[in-house]
Amino acid sequence: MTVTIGRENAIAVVTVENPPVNALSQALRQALVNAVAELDADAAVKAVVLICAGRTFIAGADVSEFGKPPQPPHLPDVVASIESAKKPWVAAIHGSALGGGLEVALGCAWRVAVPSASLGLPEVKLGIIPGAGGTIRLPRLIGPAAAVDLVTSGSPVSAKKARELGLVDAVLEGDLRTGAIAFAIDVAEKSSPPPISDRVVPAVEAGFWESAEKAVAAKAKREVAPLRALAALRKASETDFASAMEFERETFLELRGSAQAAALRHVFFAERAALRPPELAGITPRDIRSAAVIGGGTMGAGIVAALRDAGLPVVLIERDEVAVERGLVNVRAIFAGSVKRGRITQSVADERMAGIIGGDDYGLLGDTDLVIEAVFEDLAVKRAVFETLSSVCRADAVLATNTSYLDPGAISEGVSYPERFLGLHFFSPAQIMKLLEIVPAERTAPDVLATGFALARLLGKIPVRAGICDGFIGNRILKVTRAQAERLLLSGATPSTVDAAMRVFGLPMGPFEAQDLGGLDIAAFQRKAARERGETPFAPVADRLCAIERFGQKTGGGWYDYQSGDRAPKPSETVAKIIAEEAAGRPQRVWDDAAIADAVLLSMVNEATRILEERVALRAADIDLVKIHGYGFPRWRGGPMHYAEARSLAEVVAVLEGLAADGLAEPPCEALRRAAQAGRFSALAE
Ligand code: 3H9
Repeated sequence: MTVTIGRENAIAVVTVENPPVNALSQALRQALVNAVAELDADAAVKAVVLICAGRTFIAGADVSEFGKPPQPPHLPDVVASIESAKKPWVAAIHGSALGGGLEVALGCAWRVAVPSASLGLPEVKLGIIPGAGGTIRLPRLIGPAAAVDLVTSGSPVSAKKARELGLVDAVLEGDLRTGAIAFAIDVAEKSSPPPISDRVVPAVEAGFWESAEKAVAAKAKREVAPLRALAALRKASETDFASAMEFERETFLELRGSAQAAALRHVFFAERAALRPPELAGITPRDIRSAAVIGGGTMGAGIVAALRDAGLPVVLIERDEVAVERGLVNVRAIFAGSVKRGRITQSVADERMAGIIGGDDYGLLGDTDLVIEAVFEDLAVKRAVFETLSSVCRADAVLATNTSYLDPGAISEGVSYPERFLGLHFFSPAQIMKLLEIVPAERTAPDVLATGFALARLLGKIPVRAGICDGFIGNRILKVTRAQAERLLLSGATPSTVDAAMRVFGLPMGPFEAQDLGGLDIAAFQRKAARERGETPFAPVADRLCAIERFGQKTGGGWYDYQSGDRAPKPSETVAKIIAEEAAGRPQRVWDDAAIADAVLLSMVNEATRILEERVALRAADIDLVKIHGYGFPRWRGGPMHYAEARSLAEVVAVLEGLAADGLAEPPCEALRRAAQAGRFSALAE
């Protein structure tokens, strides 16, 4: 870390260099305080520019310090010292001014930014609130309504929007350092605006805070930080600066040590680590400048849209002209939906469509860098596609299958240059869901695997490497979850009590509602295939529902009944009768929410541990990412593996043993027992 002070006549330029993102480590905080003192004492200096080296302005507090006791100088004091400096400080912002970085900028007398900069207070996304005056200075500068939006959403705004809000004083085109120095020369001649802490929060209309509270609570669901941030903003408008600072700091420190913050921090670092797996360090991915998708169904169309959103030209291949047209209609519908939701304009949608060539001629793929197959889940059909691709594509083109359940190794048999083949498992809707399971086959070359990760980065997705097994990581856990949920039905729980308990835990939907939404037929099809292989999947009730064609919402009934045109699930007498018949003779018990959640989640963890032990997943955090980004697991719980570790693996083992003794769950696997002895999953890799 270095902080250097340069001089341009009467302007001092303080340059922060603390790679990678200029986070406010203890050393940087100290250096900033020292810089204020040094420049205060220098009579030749009339104004100060605070600028950062590297890719960004200060991106915030150093999140890796959050697990440790705070060390002085504390950030609120650093900001206060800049604010009370004898010379006006000008924050010159490029990249991102986030969290503590924006708070430092709010201590400056002026803020200027390049057009590509973004500014925000993302603390709530880490389970905390701003801790260095952000909730107090921001409403004084831009008014309470805009401050509530910014702080409780955690979403950053562009430099242009920041200018409109009054958050920055100028947006500077051209070289930032030069522009900021010119700005500083100009303002050095003027009297500075009063420090933000001396200003008052503009008054709000009656009922403002109450309605903000309702809106924030509805969005935050079970996350605590957004409402606590709102409380701090309210305090800032109802009390003096010093009391508000005290309130904010107390809340910040309390939340910093909370379970939610620990979980969200874990996800923050896991997401970043996922993009750069250590086993691929130093391997250069192949160039991807063009792509093709085979199959224009729901999944194929979603993948086309995702590739176009990332700016790649795409060829969409279908088997005949009618199917090509249908595929293009599917893609157009996706972009139309984005226009309707205000995500893109019509002209952007038109431009996205213009970048797609649809056709039934594989000859279009002669120079394509990446081809993703997304046809029907049938081994013979997929093999035929890859046979054709082998003969038409360049030898170095990457060929990927988007299978969910088939063995990529079997699909790839007969592919020429098999080192260029891999599985890329997207989740539906592919243009939205963040998860991408990357599945190397036996002969996949390291640079092809690295290309999968580079593609994920390009598409803004979270990549997780998965080994080959039935369902890879996510769907394999899902299968066990469903079986466990069904086991509960045979011992006294009902679909509604199980679904309700999982919602209480924080999932957006319970396992039975989810099956009714997605359809019970796909899983039934997979169980049939598993039985043909000699396996014995457990789904006595689901099997009977499928036998009477209760496939879910689409057939008017599944685990629940549905009235036509109404998606609200109604408990079903038919289902209750089937459950009663299947449960006959089994011991029954009363289940509360916590016991249901334990039985379902800890069974999930048990299977996930096997997955880890078999190295189908390389890291427990990867499994957390799969569940969060592919299956709606609540982020603030940190994923099932973080949840289990935070709760204690020994306790997880004990609960599973208790359930298994009554025949209510699988017993803990040997690997889980071993991990429990060490208290962490990482011990399995040692
Ligand atoms: C806060 O400020 C609280 C205050 O209100 C109160 C204080 C009292 N700390 O994302 P990238 C690492 S809360 C430590 O791939 P990009 C990251 O792990 C904080 N490390 O880069 C990665 O490490 P590695 C509020 C951090 O260019 C490397 O930097 N601020 C931090 O795609 C590169 O990261 C935030 O929440 C950090 N704060 O995106 C900002 N940030 O190379 C969070 C990053 O070892 N950061 N790292 O894997 C971001 O949003 C993005 O990093 C940013 C750059 C947009 C800045």
